[in-house]
Amino acid sequence: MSRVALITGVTGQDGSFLSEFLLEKGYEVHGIIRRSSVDFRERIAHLEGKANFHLHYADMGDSMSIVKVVDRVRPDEIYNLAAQSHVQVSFDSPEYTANVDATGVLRVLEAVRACHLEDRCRIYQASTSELYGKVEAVPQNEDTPFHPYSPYAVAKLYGYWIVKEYREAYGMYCCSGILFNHESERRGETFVTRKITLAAARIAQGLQDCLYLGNLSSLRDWGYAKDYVECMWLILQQEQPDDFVIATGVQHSVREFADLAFREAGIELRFEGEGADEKGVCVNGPERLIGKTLVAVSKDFYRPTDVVNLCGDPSKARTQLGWNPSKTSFEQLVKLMVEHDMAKVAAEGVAAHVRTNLAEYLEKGIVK
Ligand code: NAP
Ligand code: G4F
Repeated sequence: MSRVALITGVTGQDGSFLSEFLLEKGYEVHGIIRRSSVDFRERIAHLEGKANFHLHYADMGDSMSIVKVVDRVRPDEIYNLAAQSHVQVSFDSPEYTANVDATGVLRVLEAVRACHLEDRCRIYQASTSELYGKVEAVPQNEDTPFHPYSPYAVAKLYGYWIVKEYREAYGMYCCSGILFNHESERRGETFVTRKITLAAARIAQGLQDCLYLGNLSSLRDWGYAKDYVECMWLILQQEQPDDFVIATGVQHSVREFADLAFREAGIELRFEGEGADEKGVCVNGPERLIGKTLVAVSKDFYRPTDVVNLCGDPSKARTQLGWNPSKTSFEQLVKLMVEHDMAKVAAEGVAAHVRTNLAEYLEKGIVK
């Protein structure tokens, strides 16, 4: 009999990689999706129709819908990845973020109890390095004090503590993975890394003039999402439930990420000025771009409180889970994202060109 996994947030970056990972391990995978007026299933389109892959409508804000899915699926493992996951957006929609990212976790735990699965269903909670927020130590490990610094982080802190509480109060097997930033070619386009790799590709191909960013000095510990979903699974395979920091242990600034991404796209930048006046000027690359400002700062992307110094210590994951934090380097990550976006932008350019000239092509019989 295959093991049964239920993934909330299956349409997201991590949900899509985790689905692939679990299907390859022979799991029957069920995912929760929510209704949308447009199709947001791009990341899992290639999995739909597979015999072991099933989707169910539910919403993290709707307890009954979660109970019904848990009861129907009766999972061995739940991966609770669904969240309003954008930190800046959480300042604009704090109440919604709390409902989904905090109370949503409680709904999943209670659904498992309501379906009398608490003795056999293991639960993974997608916790975050944002809990360290206004950091009290660098690097951060499982013992570093939390100081959440956004509505998102405060909501996620509730998720972390309620998981711990249910573990202690009811003996449930539930764990938090405290994951540091992880990125990929599937990353949402408004997170800083993907925003940069897409812009570098568009600027290199003449489709964008300038990239506007917020705090260029912010430091992150960036890993590859595909490597990180393995940890989610490993965490649920341990004898005893426990929480783990998942990170690479290597730190870079937003500026360094941009510098390398543009270099991968064939553009060399020189950063000059400070704070809101800082600019990335093209010093080498296509003739038409030399001397132009390709990266500039816009205060629109500043946050009321910003987390600026994240660097994780993955020692516990390395020793206890046997996980390799250095599988994909920062340089490899940037390269794979830029290569993907260069191809994506080129393909979009061709499609746009065909759309613009469609009438002419139809007339000439080039397309039918
Ligand atoms: P993501 O790409 O933004 O995906 C979020 C997922 O949650 C999407 O499938 C989304 O569905 C779903 N969702 C949001 N609100 C929902 C609701 N009300 N009901 C049902 N589903 C809902 O995020 P990710 O990068 O894969 O991250 C996965 C999880 O890890 C999140 O909980 C995030 O907070 C956490 N995390 C991420 C990182 C990171 O660096 N990526 C680091 C630490 C922790 P739609 O597609 O319909 O919007
Ligand atoms: O890419 P970001 O939006 O990611 P952030 O805020 O670190 O959150 C991500 O990682 C967390 C793990 O630590 C997850 F829990 C969370 O769900 C999400 O996946 O911003 C990274 C840094 C920030 O300091 C931000 O101020 O980049 C800075 N930044 C500078 N310019 C920008 C921009 N961020 C965005 N999104 N857009 C900018 O233009």
